[in-house]
Amino acid sequence: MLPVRTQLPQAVGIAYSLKMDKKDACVVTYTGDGGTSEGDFHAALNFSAVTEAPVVFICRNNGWAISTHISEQFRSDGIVVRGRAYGIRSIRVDGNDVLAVYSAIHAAREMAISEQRPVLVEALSYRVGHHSTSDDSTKYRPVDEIVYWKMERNPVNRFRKWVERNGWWSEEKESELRNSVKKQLLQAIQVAEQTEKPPLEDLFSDVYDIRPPNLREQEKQLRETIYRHPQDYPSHVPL
Ligand SMILES: Cc1ncc(C[n+]2csc(CCOP(=O)(O)OP(=O)(O)O)c2C)c(N)n1
Repeated sequence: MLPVRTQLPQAVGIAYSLKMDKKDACVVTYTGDGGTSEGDFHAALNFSAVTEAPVVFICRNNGWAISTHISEQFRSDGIVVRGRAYGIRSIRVDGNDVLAVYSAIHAAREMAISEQRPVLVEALSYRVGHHSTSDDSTKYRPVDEIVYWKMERNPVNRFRKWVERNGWWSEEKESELRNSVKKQLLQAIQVAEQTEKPPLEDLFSDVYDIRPPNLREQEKQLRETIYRHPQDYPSHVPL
């Protein structure tokens, strides 16, 4: 398992070292709303505030931490007030408005570097997809809600409308691009399918120099299973 948000205190440490080296730069680090419920988030914010580290915290508040809705995570007014509570300049922006996000991040970066201090940006959005391939988000939220955000509040459609209204894009250009990307994708899939697959052993050999007993046991079990059910194992993957 990858522990969420352990990178935040590390980002502050790196930002502090940039400051000590008088570099004309800042660190940008990201978290979801779920990550802000971790202790590391609070340690990082406080540490950055007192050291005046040039770091931009970008929090994508999309309403859900896997299946946990924000109302079950905190009772504060989102994330932006938490930054302010730690004495950090904090900006809330409509995360589904590309141009607004661009200008907020631009301003945050300028501020972090020129004023040598942390800035937090909370981008309000919604996660229309599942959290991961093992997640089925229709189990914990209404399908109507997902469809509403996907169709009515879609940031890509919104940006596209703006680009089209400026005469930089059109329906024809869109379908031309889609067709050409589709062709490229189909070609890439064909190439990938013809490429020799990595051997089974690679599943177990790419992390440890010396394989621990539990991995050796897993490999043994897998090989035995394949031996017993060869019809269920793809013939083009070397054993
Ligand atoms: C320290 C730790 N606790 C729990 C988990 C399990 N976990 C993985 S992702 C996640 C939620 C993350 O929420 P968010 O950052 O809002 O992501 P989103 O659901 O928007 O994709 C949790 C609890 C983890 N990876 N690490």
